[in-house]
Amino acid sequence: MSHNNTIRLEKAARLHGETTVPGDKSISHRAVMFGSLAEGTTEVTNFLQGADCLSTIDCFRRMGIEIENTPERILIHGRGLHGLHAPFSVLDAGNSGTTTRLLSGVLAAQPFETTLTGDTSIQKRPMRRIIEPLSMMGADITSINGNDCAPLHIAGSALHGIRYHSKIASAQVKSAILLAGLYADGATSVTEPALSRNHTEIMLNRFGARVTSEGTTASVEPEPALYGQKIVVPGDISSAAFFIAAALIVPGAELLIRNVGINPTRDGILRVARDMGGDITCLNVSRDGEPTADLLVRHSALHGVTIGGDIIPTLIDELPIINVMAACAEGTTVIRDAADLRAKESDRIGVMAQYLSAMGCDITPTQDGMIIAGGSPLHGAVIDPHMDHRIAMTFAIAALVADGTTEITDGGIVAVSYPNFYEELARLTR
Ligand code: SPQ
Repeated sequence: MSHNNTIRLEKAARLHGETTVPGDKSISHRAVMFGSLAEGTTEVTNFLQGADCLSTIDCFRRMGIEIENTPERILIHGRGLHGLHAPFSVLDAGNSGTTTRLLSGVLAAQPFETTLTGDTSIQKRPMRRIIEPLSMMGADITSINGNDCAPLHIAGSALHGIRYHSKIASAQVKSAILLAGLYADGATSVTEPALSRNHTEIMLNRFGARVTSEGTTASVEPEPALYGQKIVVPGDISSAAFFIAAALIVPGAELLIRNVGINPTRDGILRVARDMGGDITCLNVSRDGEPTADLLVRHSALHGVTIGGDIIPTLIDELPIINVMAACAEGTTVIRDAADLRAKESDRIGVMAQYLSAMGCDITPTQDGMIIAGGSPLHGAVIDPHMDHRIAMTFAIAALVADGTTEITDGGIVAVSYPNFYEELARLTR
Protein backbone atom coordinates (compact mmCIF):
# COMPACT_ATOMS: atom_id res chain seq x y z
CA MET A 1 0.00 0.00 0.00
CA SER A 2 1.38 3.42 -0.89
CA HIS A 3 0.45 6.16 1.58
CA ASN A 4 3.25 8.67 1.38
CA ASN A 5 1.27 11.86 1.87
CA THR A 6 2.07 14.47 4.49
CA ILE A 7 -0.92 15.79 6.41
CA ARG A 8 -0.77 19.26 8.01
CA LEU A 9 -3.07 20.19 10.89
CA GLU A 10 -3.67 23.35 12.92
CA LYS A 11 -5.21 24.09 16.30
CA ALA A 12 -9.03 23.73 16.24
CA ALA A 13 -11.28 26.65 17.16
CA ARG A 14 -14.28 24.32 17.55
CA LEU A 15 -15.46 20.71 17.35
CA HIS A 16 -19.14 20.00 17.13
CA GLY A 17 -21.87 18.02 15.40
CA GLU A 18 -22.63 14.36 14.77
CA THR A 19 -20.61 11.58 13.27
CA THR A 20 -20.62 7.85 12.67
CA VAL A 21 -17.38 5.91 12.65
CA PRO A 22 -16.57 3.02 10.27
CA GLY A 23 -17.40 -0.58 11.13
CA ASP A 24 -15.41 -2.41 13.78
CA LYS A 25 -12.13 -3.77 12.42
CA SER A 26 -11.95 -6.86 14.67
CA ILE A 27 -15.55 -7.84 13.88
CA SER A 28 -15.17 -7.17 10.13
CA HIS A 29 -12.13 -9.50 9.92
CA ARG A 30 -13.96 -12.25 11.77
CA ALA A 31 -17.08 -11.93 9.60
CA VAL A 32 -14.99 -12.61 6.47
CA MET A 33 -13.08 -15.48 8.06
CA PHE A 34 -16.04 -17.28 9.62
CA GLY A 35 -18.23 -16.59 6.58
CA SER A 36 -15.58 -18.25 4.40
CA LEU A 37 -15.55 -21.34 6.66
CA ALA A 38 -19.35 -21.55 6.83
CA GLU A 39 -21.67 -23.22 4.36
CA GLY A 40 -23.82 -20.84 2.34
CA THR A 41 -23.79 -17.09 2.02
CA THR A 42 -22.88 -14.60 4.72
CA GLU A 43 -24.04 -11.02 4.30
CA VAL A 44 -22.08 -8.34 6.12
CA THR A 45 -23.27 -4.74 6.38
CA ASN A 46 -21.28 -1.77 7.72
CA PHE A 47 -18.15 -3.77 6.91
CA LEU A 48 -14.93 -1.79 7.43
CA GLN A 49 -13.51 -1.03 3.98
CA GLY A 50 -10.08 -0.46 5.53
CA ALA A 51 -6.85 -1.85 4.11
CA ASP A 52 -6.51 -4.46 6.88
CA CYS A 53 -9.92 -6.03 6.27
CA LEU A 54 -9.37 -5.89 2.51
CA SER A 55 -6.20 -7.95 3.12
CA THR A 56 -8.33 -10.60 4.84
CA ILE A 57 -10.74 -10.64 1.89
CA ASP A 58 -7.80 -10.98 -0.51
CA CYS A 59 -6.35 -13.95 1.41
CA PHE A 60 -9.63 -15.87 1.35
CA ARG A 61 -10.23 -15.07 -2.33
CA ARG A 62 -6.82 -16.57 -3.05
CA MET A 63 -8.04 -19.75 -1.35
CA GLY A 64 -11.06 -20.04 -3.63
CA ILE A 65 -13.73 -18.14 -1.69
CA GLU A 66 -15.97 -15.93 -3.80
CA ILE A 67 -16.52 -12.59 -2.04
CA GLU A 68 -18.64 -9.83 -3.56
CA ASN A 69 -17.68 -6.43 -2.18
CA THR A 70 -20.01 -3.50 -2.76
CA PRO A 71 -20.32 -0.25 -0.77
CA GLU A 72 -23.66 -1.44 0.73
CA ARG A 73 -22.66 -4.93 1.83
CA ILE A 74 -20.31 -7.79 1.28
CA LEU A 75 -21.45 -11.28 0.36
CA ILE A 76 -19.20 -14.20 1.23
CA HIS A 77 -19.99 -17.46 -0.52
CA GLY A 78 -18.58 -19.82 2.10
CA ARG A 79 -17.48 -23.36 1.25
CA GLY A 80 -17.62 -24.91 4.72
CA LEU A 81 -14.89 -25.83 7.20
CA HIS A 82 -13.06 -28.00 4.64
CA GLY A 83 -13.73 -25.95 1.50
CA LEU A 84 -10.56 -23.85 1.14
CA HIS A 85 -8.22 -24.49 -1.80
CA ALA A 86 -4.45 -24.20 -1.85
CA PRO A 87 -3.75 -20.53 -2.71
CA PHE A 88 -2.25 -19.75 -6.09
CA SER A 89 0.37 -17.47 -4.47
CA VAL A 90 1.82 -16.22 -1.19
CA LEU A 91 -0.87 -14.85 1.16
CA ASP A 92 -0.28 -11.17 2.00
CA ALA A 93 -1.74 -9.85 5.26
CA GLY A 94 -0.47 -6.30 4.56
CA ASN A 95 -0.24 -4.34 7.83
CA SER A 96 -2.69 -6.59 9.70
CA GLY A 97 -1.69 -8.57 12.79
CA THR A 98 -5.24 -9.90 13.10
CA THR A 99 -5.14 -11.38 9.59
CA THR A 100 -1.70 -12.91 10.14
CA ARG A 101 -2.42 -14.51 13.51
CA LEU A 102 -6.04 -15.66 13.08
CA LEU A 103 -5.37 -16.99 9.59
CA SER A 104 -2.39 -18.98 10.90
CA GLY A 105 -4.80 -20.91 13.12
CA VAL A 106 -6.93 -21.82 10.10
CA LEU A 107 -3.98 -22.59 7.80
CA ALA A 108 -2.41 -24.89 10.39
CA ALA A 109 -5.20 -27.39 9.71
CA GLN A 110 -5.59 -27.22 5.91
CA PRO A 111 -4.51 -30.07 3.63
CA PHE A 112 -2.04 -27.81 1.79
CA GLU A 113 1.00 -25.61 2.36
CA THR A 114 0.98 -21.83 2.47
CA THR A 115 3.34 -18.93 2.92
CA LEU A 116 1.88 -16.01 4.84
CA THR A 117 3.58 -12.62 4.91
CA GLY A 118 2.88 -8.91 5.23
CA ASP A 119 4.46 -5.46 5.07
CA THR A 120 7.68 -4.40 6.83
CA SER A 121 5.76 -3.60 10.04
CA ILE A 122 4.16 -7.07 10.13
CA GLN A 123 7.53 -8.68 9.45
CA LYS A 124 8.77 -7.25 12.76
CA ARG A 125 5.83 -8.34 14.92
CA PRO A 126 6.22 -11.36 17.22
CA MET A 127 4.67 -14.62 15.99
CA ARG A 128 6.17 -16.96 18.62
CA ARG A 129 2.97 -16.36 20.59
CA ILE A 130 0.98 -18.29 17.97
CA ILE A 131 3.75 -20.59 16.70
CA GLU A 132 4.14 -22.09 20.18
CA PRO A 133 0.51 -23.08 20.94
CA LEU A 134 -0.24 -24.09 17.34
CA SER A 135 2.87 -26.32 17.35
CA MET A 136 1.65 -27.88 20.60
CA MET A 137 -1.52 -28.78 18.67
CA GLY A 138 0.62 -30.51 16.04
CA ALA A 139 0.95 -27.67 13.54
CA ASP A 140 3.95 -27.47 11.22
CA ILE A 141 4.62 -23.73 11.21
CA THR A 142 7.98 -22.03 10.78
CA SER A 143 9.28 -18.51 10.59
CA ILE A 144 11.10 -18.52 7.23
CA ASN A 145 13.79 -16.07 8.40
CA GLY A 146 14.18 -17.84 11.75
CA ASN A 147 13.34 -14.69 13.73
CA ASP A 148 9.87 -15.76 14.97
CA CYS A 149 8.27 -13.21 12.62
CA ALA A 150 6.49 -13.45 9.25
CA PRO A 151 6.94 -14.66 6.57
CA LEU A 152 5.56 -17.91 7.95
CA HIS A 153 5.55 -21.25 6.18
CA ILE A 154 2.59 -23.36 7.26
CA ALA A 155 2.13 -26.98 6.21
CA GLY A 156 -1.33 -28.10 7.27
CA SER A 157 -1.40 -31.06 9.66
CA ALA A 158 -3.76 -33.17 11.78
CA LEU A 159 -4.28 -31.22 14.99
CA HIS A 160 -5.14 -32.29 18.51
CA GLY A 161 -7.02 -30.38 21.17
CA ILE A 162 -5.01 -28.69 23.91
CA ARG A 163 -5.65 -26.77 27.11
CA TYR A 164 -3.47 -23.74 26.72
CA HIS A 165 -2.52 -21.20 29.38
CA SER A 166 -1.45 -18.04 27.61
CA LYS A 167 1.04 -15.71 29.30
CA ILE A 168 -0.52 -12.69 27.61
CA ALA A 169 -4.12 -11.51 27.31
CA SER A 170 -4.43 -11.50 23.53
CA ALA A 171 -7.55 -11.97 21.43
CA GLN A 172 -5.36 -12.82 18.46
CA VAL A 173 -3.62 -15.67 20.29
CA LYS A 174 -6.91 -16.89 21.74
CA SER A 175 -8.67 -16.72 18.37
CA ALA A 176 -5.85 -18.47 16.46
CA ILE A 177 -6.05 -21.39 18.91
CA LEU A 178 -9.87 -21.54 18.87
CA LEU A 179 -9.90 -21.51 15.07
CA ALA A 180 -7.33 -24.32 14.95
CA GLY A 181 -9.50 -26.05 17.57
CA LEU A 182 -12.35 -26.24 15.04
CA TYR A 183 -10.22 -28.84 13.23
CA ALA A 184 -8.74 -30.68 16.24
CA ASP A 185 -9.45 -34.24 17.42
CA GLY A 186 -10.95 -33.08 20.72
CA ALA A 187 -11.92 -30.02 22.72
CA THR A 188 -9.52 -27.06 22.89
CA SER A 189 -9.42 -24.38 25.56
CA VAL A 190 -7.44 -21.20 26.12
CA THR A 191 -7.01 -19.51 29.48
CA GLU A 192 -5.63 -15.98 29.51
CA PRO A 193 -4.46 -13.84 32.43
CA ALA A 194 -7.21 -11.27 31.80
CA LEU A 195 -10.16 -11.36 29.41
CA SER A 196 -9.33 -10.03 25.94
CA ARG A 197 -11.96 -8.99 23.37
CA ASN A 198 -14.47 -11.82 22.89
CA HIS A 199 -15.75 -11.18 19.36
CA THR A 200 -14.51 -14.58 18.18
CA GLU A 201 -16.46 -16.42 20.87
CA ILE A 202 -19.66 -14.44 20.22
CA MET A 203 -19.53 -14.69 16.43
CA LEU A 204 -18.37 -18.32 16.17
CA ASN A 205 -21.38 -19.34 18.27
CA ARG A 206 -23.62 -17.31 16.03
CA PHE A 207 -22.31 -19.30 13.02
CA GLY A 208 -23.13 -22.57 14.84
CA ALA A 209 -19.90 -23.49 16.64
CA ARG A 210 -19.91 -24.67 20.25
CA VAL A 211 -17.81 -22.16 22.14
CA THR A 212 -18.16 -21.73 25.88
CA SER A 213 -16.62 -19.09 28.12
CA GLU A 214 -16.00 -19.29 31.83
CA GLY A 215 -14.03 -16.49 33.44
CA THR A 216 -10.92 -16.04 31.31
CA THR A 217 -11.17 -19.51 29.70
CA ALA A 218 -12.74 -20.03 26.28
CA SER A 219 -13.30 -23.56 24.93
CA VAL A 220 -14.34 -24.90 21.55
CA GLU A 221 -15.59 -28.28 20.32
CA PRO A 222 -14.22 -29.53 16.99
CA GLU A 223 -15.90 -30.05 13.63
CA PRO A 224 -19.02 -27.91 13.98
CA ALA A 225 -21.30 -27.30 11.01
CA LEU A 226 -21.06 -23.56 10.40
CA TYR A 227 -23.81 -21.81 8.43
CA GLY A 228 -23.81 -18.42 6.71
CA GLN A 229 -25.22 -15.53 8.74
CA LYS A 230 -26.29 -11.91 8.41
CA ILE A 231 -23.81 -9.78 10.33
CA VAL A 232 -24.33 -6.09 11.06
CA VAL A 233 -20.99 -4.63 12.14
CA PRO A 234 -21.19 -1.96 14.87
CA GLY A 235 -19.09 1.22 14.67
CA ASP A 236 -15.54 0.71 15.91
CA ILE A 237 -14.98 2.05 19.45
CA SER A 238 -11.24 2.13 18.68
CA SER A 239 -11.97 4.63 15.88
CA ALA A 240 -14.56 6.49 17.97
CA ALA A 241 -11.86 6.89 20.66
CA PHE A 242 -10.13 9.59 18.57
CA PHE A 243 -13.28 11.69 18.42
CA ILE A 244 -14.14 10.97 22.07
CA ALA A 245 -10.72 12.33 23.06
CA ALA A 246 -11.04 15.27 20.67
CA ALA A 247 -14.40 16.28 22.14
CA LEU A 248 -13.03 16.01 25.68
CA ILE A 249 -9.96 18.21 25.05
CA VAL A 250 -11.10 20.87 22.55
CA PRO A 251 -12.59 23.78 24.55
CA GLY A 252 -16.36 24.10 24.10
CA ALA A 253 -16.66 20.89 22.07
CA GLU A 254 -19.80 18.76 21.95
CA LEU A 255 -20.07 15.69 19.72
CA LEU A 256 -22.58 12.90 19.15
CA ILE A 257 -20.97 9.70 17.86
CA ARG A 258 -23.64 7.31 16.63
CA ASN A 259 -23.76 3.51 16.72
CA VAL A 260 -20.55 2.69 18.56
CA GLY A 261 -19.84 -0.88 19.73
CA ILE A 262 -19.62 -0.94 23.54
CA ASN A 263 -18.82 -4.61 24.18
CA PRO A 264 -17.49 -4.69 27.80
CA THR A 265 -14.24 -6.30 26.58
CA ARG A 266 -13.64 -3.13 24.49
CA ASP A 267 -15.11 -0.28 26.54
CA GLY A 268 -12.16 0.55 28.83
CA ILE A 269 -11.76 3.92 27.09
CA LEU A 270 -15.19 4.96 28.35
CA ARG A 271 -14.42 3.88 31.89
CA VAL A 272 -11.05 5.64 31.95
CA ALA A 273 -12.37 8.81 30.30
CA ARG A 274 -15.10 9.03 32.96
CA ASP A 275 -12.56 8.37 35.73
CA MET A 276 -10.57 11.31 34.36
CA GLY A 277 -13.65 13.51 34.68
CA GLY A 278 -14.89 13.13 31.10
CA ASP A 279 -18.54 13.93 30.36
CA ILE A 280 -19.78 10.99 28.24
CA THR A 281 -23.42 9.89 28.03
CA CYS A 282 -24.53 6.63 26.39
CA LEU A 283 -27.82 7.07 24.52
CA ASN A 284 -29.98 4.55 22.63
CA VAL A 285 -28.17 1.56 24.13
CA SER A 286 -28.95 -1.65 22.24
CA ARG A 287 -27.99 -5.05 23.65
CA ASP A 288 -29.06 -7.17 20.70
CA GLY A 289 -25.90 -9.18 19.85
CA GLU A 290 -22.81 -6.97 20.11
CA PRO A 291 -24.00 -4.01 22.26
CA THR A 292 -24.00 -0.50 20.75
CA ALA A 293 -24.79 3.05 21.87
CA ASP A 294 -24.71 6.63 20.66
CA LEU A 295 -22.09 8.53 22.64
CA LEU A 296 -22.62 12.17 23.57
CA VAL A 297 -19.27 13.68 24.56
CA ARG A 298 -18.67 17.19 25.93
CA HIS A 299 -15.48 19.11 26.63
CA SER A 300 -14.35 18.40 30.21
CA ALA A 301 -11.67 19.39 32.69
CA LEU A 302 -9.66 16.15 32.92
CA HIS A 303 -7.42 14.94 35.72
CA GLY A 304 -4.71 12.27 35.81
CA VAL A 305 -5.41 8.62 36.74
CA THR A 306 -3.58 5.32 37.15
CA ILE A 307 -4.40 2.68 34.53
CA GLY A 308 -3.26 -0.95 34.91
CA GLY A 309 -4.34 -4.55 35.53
CA ASP A 310 -7.35 -6.26 33.96
CA ILE A 311 -8.65 -3.11 32.25
CA ILE A 312 -5.61 -3.00 29.92
CA PRO A 313 -6.88 -5.51 27.30
CA THR A 314 -10.19 -3.59 27.11
CA LEU A 315 -8.41 -0.41 25.96
CA ILE A 316 -5.11 -1.66 24.58
CA ASP A 317 -5.49 0.07 21.19
CA GLU A 318 -6.74 3.28 22.83
CA LEU A 319 -3.66 3.83 25.00
CA PRO A 320 -1.96 6.15 22.46
CA ILE A 321 -4.98 8.49 22.38
CA ILE A 322 -5.38 8.16 26.17
CA ASN A 323 -1.80 9.55 26.31
CA VAL A 324 -3.08 12.71 24.61
CA MET A 325 -5.97 12.99 27.08
CA ALA A 326 -3.41 12.60 29.89
CA ALA A 327 -1.22 15.32 28.35
CA CYS A 328 -4.23 17.67 28.54
CA ALA A 329 -5.22 16.62 32.08
CA GLU A 330 -4.20 18.21 35.36
CA GLY A 331 -1.86 15.97 37.37
CA THR A 332 -0.08 12.74 36.59
CA THR A 333 -1.30 9.69 34.67
CA VAL A 334 0.48 6.37 35.17
CA ILE A 335 -0.04 3.55 32.65
CA ARG A 336 1.35 0.12 33.55
CA ASP A 337 0.90 -3.58 32.60
CA ALA A 338 0.87 -2.59 28.93
CA ALA A 339 4.24 -3.98 27.73
CA ASP A 340 2.52 -5.49 24.68
CA LEU A 341 2.15 -1.95 23.31
CA ARG A 342 5.75 -2.36 22.16
CA ALA A 343 4.66 -5.22 19.85
CA LYS A 344 1.97 -3.40 17.85
CA GLU A 345 2.25 -1.86 14.37
CA SER A 346 4.98 0.26 16.00
CA ASP A 347 6.54 0.34 19.46
CA ARG A 348 3.69 2.46 20.79
CA ILE A 349 5.50 3.21 24.06
CA GLY A 350 8.66 4.47 22.36
CA VAL A 351 6.88 6.33 19.57
CA MET A 352 4.40 8.05 21.91
CA ALA A 353 7.20 9.14 24.25
CA GLN A 354 9.31 10.46 21.35
CA TYR A 355 6.62 12.56 19.68
CA LEU A 356 4.52 13.68 22.64
CA SER A 357 7.69 15.08 24.19
CA ALA A 358 8.51 16.70 20.82
CA MET A 359 5.15 18.50 21.23
CA GLY A 360 6.07 19.74 24.72
CA CYS A 361 4.51 17.07 26.95
CA ASP A 362 6.32 15.72 30.00
CA ILE A 363 6.22 11.95 29.30
CA THR A 364 8.52 9.22 30.61
CA PRO A 365 8.43 5.80 28.94
CA THR A 366 8.67 2.77 31.23
CA GLN A 367 9.18 -0.89 30.39
CA ASP A 368 5.41 -1.57 30.47
CA GLY A 369 3.79 1.81 29.96
CA MET A 370 4.40 5.50 30.53
CA ILE A 371 4.11 8.30 33.09
CA ILE A 372 2.64 11.56 31.87
CA ALA A 373 2.66 14.80 33.85
CA GLY A 374 -0.22 16.65 32.22
CA GLY A 375 -0.97 20.30 31.79
CA SER A 376 1.99 21.63 29.77
CA PRO A 377 0.94 23.51 26.63
CA LEU A 378 1.50 21.50 23.42
CA HIS A 379 3.04 22.82 20.21
CA GLY A 380 3.18 21.42 16.69
CA ALA A 381 5.89 18.99 15.59
CA VAL A 382 6.73 16.70 12.66
CA ILE A 383 5.46 13.18 13.35
CA ASP A 384 6.53 10.00 11.54
CA PRO A 385 3.77 7.49 12.41
CA HIS A 386 6.07 4.49 11.87
CA MET A 387 3.51 2.66 9.68
CA ASP A 388 1.01 2.81 12.53
CA HIS A 389 -2.50 4.10 11.76
CA ARG A 390 -3.30 4.69 15.44
CA ILE A 391 -0.17 6.82 15.93
CA ALA A 392 -1.13 8.98 12.91
CA MET A 393 -4.68 9.54 14.23
CA THR A 394 -3.47 10.13 17.79
CA PHE A 395 -1.23 13.01 16.71
CA ALA A 396 -3.91 14.43 14.40
CA ILE A 397 -6.02 14.83 17.55
CA ALA A 398 -3.13 16.23 19.60
CA ALA A 399 -2.70 18.81 16.81
CA LEU A 400 -6.17 20.20 17.60
CA VAL A 401 -4.90 21.59 20.92
CA ALA A 402 -1.31 22.39 19.87
CA ASP A 403 0.03 25.82 18.92
CA GLY A 404 1.35 26.05 15.37
CA THR A 405 1.35 23.35 12.71
CA THR A 406 1.59 19.60 13.21
CA GLU A 407 2.83 17.59 10.22
CA ILE A 408 2.16 13.89 9.92
CA THR A 409 4.39 12.30 7.33
CA ASP A 410 2.88 9.15 5.77
CA GLY A 411 -0.53 10.32 7.02
CA GLY A 412 -2.30 8.01 4.57
CA ILE A 413 -1.54 5.04 6.84
CA VAL A 414 -4.91 5.80 8.52
CA ALA A 415 -6.51 3.89 5.60
CA VAL A 416 -5.66 0.73 7.53
CA SER A 417 -8.67 1.28 9.82
CA TYR A 418 -10.29 4.65 9.03
CA PRO A 419 -10.07 5.67 5.35
CA ASN A 420 -11.96 9.01 5.62
CA PHE A 421 -10.57 10.05 9.01
CA TYR A 422 -9.06 13.41 8.00
CA GLU A 423 -12.12 14.41 5.97
CA GLU A 424 -14.37 13.70 8.95
CA LEU A 425 -12.05 15.57 11.31
CA ALA A 426 -12.02 18.57 8.95
CA ARG A 427 -15.83 18.54 8.68
CA LEU A 428 -16.35 18.42 12.47
CA THR A 429 -13.86 21.22 13.17
CA ARG A 430 -15.20 23.56 10.45
O1 SPQ B 1 -4.58 -6.32 13.56
P1 SPQ B 1 -3.55 -5.54 14.30
O2 SPQ B 1 -2.57 -4.94 13.33
O3 SPQ B 1 -2.86 -6.31 15.39
O4 SPQ B 1 -4.34 -4.31 14.98
C1 SPQ B 1 -4.41 -3.75 16.31
C2 SPQ B 1 -4.79 -2.23 16.07
O5 SPQ B 1 -4.34 -1.34 16.79
O6 SPQ B 1 -5.58 -2.01 15.16
C3 SPQ B 1 -3.13 -3.88 17.14
F1 SPQ B 1 -2.13 -3.29 16.74
O7 SPQ B 1 -5.52 -4.29 17.05
C4 SPQ B 1 -5.54 -5.62 17.60
C5 SPQ B 1 -5.59 -5.53 19.11
O8 SPQ B 1 -4.50 -4.85 19.65
C6 SPQ B 1 -6.77 -6.30 17.06
C7 SPQ B 1 -7.17 -7.50 17.84
C8 SPQ B 1 -8.17 -8.45 17.28
O9 SPQ B 1 -8.93 -8.09 16.36
O10 SPQ B 1 -8.21 -9.61 17.78
C9 SPQ B 1 -6.68 -7.76 19.11
C10 SPQ B 1 -5.66 -6.92 19.76
O11 SPQ B 1 -4.38 -7.53 19.61
P2 SPQ B 1 -3.81 -8.63 20.64
O12 SPQ B 1 -2.38 -8.83 20.19
O13 SPQ B 1 -3.90 -8.04 21.99
O14 SPQ B 1 -4.60 -9.86 20.49
